[in-house]
Amino acid sequence: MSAMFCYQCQEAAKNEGCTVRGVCGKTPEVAHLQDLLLWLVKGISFWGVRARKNLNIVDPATDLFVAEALFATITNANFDPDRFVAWIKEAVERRDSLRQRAQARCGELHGSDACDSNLPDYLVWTPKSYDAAILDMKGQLVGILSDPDLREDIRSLRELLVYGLKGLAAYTDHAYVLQHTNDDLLAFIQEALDATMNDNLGADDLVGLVLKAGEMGVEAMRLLDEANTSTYGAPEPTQVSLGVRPGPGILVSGHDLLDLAELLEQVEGKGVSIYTHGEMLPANAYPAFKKYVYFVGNYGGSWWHQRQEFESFSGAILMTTNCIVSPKDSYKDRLFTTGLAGFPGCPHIADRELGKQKDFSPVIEAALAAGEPKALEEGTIPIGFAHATVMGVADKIIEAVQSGEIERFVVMAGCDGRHNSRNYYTEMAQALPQDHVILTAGCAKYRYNKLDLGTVAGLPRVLDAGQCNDSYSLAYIALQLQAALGLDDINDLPISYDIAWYEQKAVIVLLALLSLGVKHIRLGPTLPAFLSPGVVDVLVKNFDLKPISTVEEDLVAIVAGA
Ligand code: SF4
Ligand code: SF3
Repeated sequence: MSAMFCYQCQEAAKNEGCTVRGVCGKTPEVAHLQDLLLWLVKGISFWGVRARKNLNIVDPATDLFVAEALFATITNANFDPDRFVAWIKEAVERRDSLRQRAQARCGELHGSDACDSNLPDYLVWTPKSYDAAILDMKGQLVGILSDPDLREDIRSLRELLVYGLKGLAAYTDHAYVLQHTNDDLLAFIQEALDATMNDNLGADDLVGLVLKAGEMGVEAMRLLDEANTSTYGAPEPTQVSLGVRPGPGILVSGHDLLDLAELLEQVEGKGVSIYTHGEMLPANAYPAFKKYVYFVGNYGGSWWHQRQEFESFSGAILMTTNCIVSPKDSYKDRLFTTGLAGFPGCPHIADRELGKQKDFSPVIEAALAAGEPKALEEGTIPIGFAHATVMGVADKIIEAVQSGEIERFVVMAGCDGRHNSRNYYTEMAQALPQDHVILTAGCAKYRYNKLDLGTVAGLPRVLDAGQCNDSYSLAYIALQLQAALGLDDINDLPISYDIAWYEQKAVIVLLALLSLGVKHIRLGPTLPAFLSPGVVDVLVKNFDLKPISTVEEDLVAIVAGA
């Protein structure tokens, strides 16, 4: 038996699965604790679904807990075993409380015999103690491969669904943090988690749920877009500085805008500059943040460069969500995590108390005590091309499409990662003809966003809609163009999809696109290890999903409109 098994991200060892230790740095212990937490939230979901549907019992705090537990297990979000032990304890308590309420109500309605017999382990298991070693042992028994007799395609579809749900949970949680809520999303997450434990469901049922997850993904991204833009304004076209200022600095990474907003407020008058890293880059385009003179620009590139870039930054660093890379000792004590992010040995900023902000003063003090950032590069890059900006010039774009000045859009959104094979995206961006415009969101853009690819129709040839969290913009722009051009089928638009994936938020973006009927998507740098040949067949037959090929071959196909 291997030490662990995880194949949820694109960097799964040998594109099969991490079995000794995660390529991401996840230890077997944390892998087992994550497996156990996931198994327990499936138990919560069992009770949650039945309580909601049949017994009129809803527990909003537990519903959000399930989403946050899923979010905590996405790739590179949290590596801290102590946090997972605490969440496991909370999961058992919440499951049992919901079970007791559901069984009591059920007993009132149907008699107690009907409501509490023959319950499977995941609905009732309680550890002898919350010692990490005991939980670790249980986690080893409930992971992805725990049922050796499960059909390959069923396992694959269940895991595809779970990874889509992790992405869905992340987007939903981000919206909830900003008080924008839709309980249907949380209810669906539980319904789908419950379905992954139901042996009566076949491949067709699971495919249906996978597509439903995509639909819910569109809604979650819409909700998050509404949350971000109504709170911080619509992103504006902005030239972001890549250089540094003299004096101390704080580098903010991850995806959580409220953390950034509160830090910006708290740093006022302290003589500290705030920089963005990785997926926080798009924050530079929001009117609510641009007003701060000490919010000075972006430092470095995508997540996987952080061991070099955080070291040379020299100041304090705040990781608000994924992606964390195992930190060097040289900056570990000035790397702060917050929210669901965590790394053992790194200081953690506690959650908000009701009605209060988080207290970022330890981060500010660490910045004041640390050195000044060393410059990595100079110049600026253009950002801020989310849907409001693009639709603001829709007439110009439609005219350019109709006149042939813009021949085609290529959506090159998604994640970045370490593999050299991702140079494909740099080379593709360079090779695309001048009349092809790249639409992007997510950290995949760092493969080409600092190249000078020129302009067309008065617009940059790379239109950056923002974080992976802002992928709604890409769907929205496609749907609006479809309507404006009077096309019946979204696939008749002059848009090709050449998506890069790494973690599970990219999975829900992919499912969202499929649910909108988008076909012919290229996915790279590899297809997910968790897709069985049978499931790949279904995706090929129904959606013409395909892996990327060489730049030369794909370029010919894209230019030809495929
Ligand atoms: Fe491996 Fe990716 Fe899982 Fe990390 S998240 S253990 S790299 S498959
Ligand atoms: Fe990137 Fe982690 Fe996915 Fe948000 S920061 S896109 S990989």
